[in-house]
Amino acid sequence: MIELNTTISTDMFCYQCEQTVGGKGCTKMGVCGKNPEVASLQDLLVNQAKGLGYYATRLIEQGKEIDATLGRFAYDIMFTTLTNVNFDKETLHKLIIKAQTVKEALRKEAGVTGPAEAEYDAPASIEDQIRDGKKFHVLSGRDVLGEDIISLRELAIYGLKGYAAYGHHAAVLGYRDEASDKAFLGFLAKTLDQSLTVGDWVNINMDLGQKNLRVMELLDAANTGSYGNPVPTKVNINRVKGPFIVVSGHDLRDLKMLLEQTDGKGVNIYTHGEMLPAHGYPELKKYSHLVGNYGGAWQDQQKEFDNLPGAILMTTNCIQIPRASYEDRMFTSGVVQMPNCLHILADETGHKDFTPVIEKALSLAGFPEDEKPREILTGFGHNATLSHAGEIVEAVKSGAIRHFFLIGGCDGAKSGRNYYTDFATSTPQDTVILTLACGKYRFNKLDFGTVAGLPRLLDCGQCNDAYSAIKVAGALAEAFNCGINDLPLSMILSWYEQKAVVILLTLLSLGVKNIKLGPSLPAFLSPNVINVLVDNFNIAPISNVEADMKECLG
Ligand code: SF4
Ligand code: SF3
Repeated sequence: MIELNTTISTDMFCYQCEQTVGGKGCTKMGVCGKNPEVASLQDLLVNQAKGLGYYATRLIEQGKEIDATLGRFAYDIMFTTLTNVNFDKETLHKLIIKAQTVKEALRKEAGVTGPAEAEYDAPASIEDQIRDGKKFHVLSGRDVLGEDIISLRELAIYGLKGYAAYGHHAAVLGYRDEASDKAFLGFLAKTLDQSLTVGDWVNINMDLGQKNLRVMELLDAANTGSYGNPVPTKVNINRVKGPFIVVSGHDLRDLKMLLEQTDGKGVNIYTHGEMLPAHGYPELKKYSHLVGNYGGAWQDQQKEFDNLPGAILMTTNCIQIPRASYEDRMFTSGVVQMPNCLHILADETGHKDFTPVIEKALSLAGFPEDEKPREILTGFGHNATLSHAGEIVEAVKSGAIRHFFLIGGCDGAKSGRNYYTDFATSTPQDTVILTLACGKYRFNKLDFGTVAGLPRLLDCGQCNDAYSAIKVAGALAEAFNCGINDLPLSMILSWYEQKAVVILLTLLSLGVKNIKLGPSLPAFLSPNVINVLVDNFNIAPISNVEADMKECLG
């Protein structure tokens, strides 16, 4: 058994997201703003989740029942440690203590002794937890296990953070799948198994990707079951006079509750960032005070929220550490939290009282006047897009549509991300662009025109709706009686955080090849692991638009 690591020379180590320092790792301070204390608490919390998974899995193997809330708790822990989600030491500290209690109960019931990481008992004080977190350094065990195993183990852990986000969002809407919960706990347990080989880890990652497809399907059922199938909807991106609240993140239930609570109160609601596709849902778009979409993707928030005369509600990632100029107007809910922002808690039924947010909005000036409306289009989830399946198939057969591009994924601050704007604007007129997630802000305000009677740019939704794109690709493959890789379809993906990691694993587990990934390859992939991905899936980093376009169009 590997000794718990006590000799870490850096203040912290994190390389889970795309913006990590020098493409290698954040060692003094996170580019995201995560400081060494928060990093240490997050590392400890992830270890607690692994321990939970370990004992829960032993219980499941013994044929015993596990509590129905355990999966959700494990999802919430892992989602909390996803990039740009939770920067609040107190919350992390409390979660570590709660996880300790749950872990102890599971250990007692299972009656087994686990590996040192699972057996570890977290101390009660935050200072001791910060100290202990360093024992669970991300790279711990590298000297013994080797860089490829660590790379594949971390790939799985980051994939699990994305899986957790999807499981959390489905659970918020009352949708749960027992098999998915158990699989999640089982994967957490595997991260403590030091006997696994490189081959085992490759298979585990593929299995994780496959199981995640089920969780994405569950989330799709939760969103569409709760709010209806999205329909194509024009969204105003300019300002409307009056007090307002800007709602960001991915949590549709928070938006729904806020729309109900602001109805008739003279407060306008704007979506921001990943909340944009909410406008397409019949049960959300019916509110006339859902007036539009404000701003761009997550990385622009500090600039856009500075001196904004309205309140802001962050329902999930990506939250940036707020500037002092707006932290009193920014509220959090769900798993996101900031030390100086008021957090809106849910009661035991999941209901949230957004009165403080509404009162703040009413106390502020709001926008002084109406701007001339300017509209963009969203709402092309699988149901809306596939309602045109017949026309699309005919257009492909007649040559009116030559090619499909899925240009999707995360946005971020790096200048290299202009590639995605340039790529989208370089697509020929007889091609269709499917997009999803916040990377679309690089080009979703541009006019791409129409092809075969359809808009050329089809917004399938949030990163939470990656299932829609997979379903559309699957349906096209079925219509043409071929595999996804045989379709005239190219995937040009951008990644930033760990939901993108699990989507990538899901696509690979479906056998999808020739993905172009950028703006850079993940720092946690070792050269050998990259070779495996290249050899098996022909995955490639984005290069230059002209060469990549030529390759895609053959
Ligand atoms: Fe660095 Fe990203 Fe980790 Fe933040 S989440 S510390 S930016 S690697
Ligand atoms: Fe965006 Fe964070 Fe990934 Fe939801 S909001 S896609 S980066």
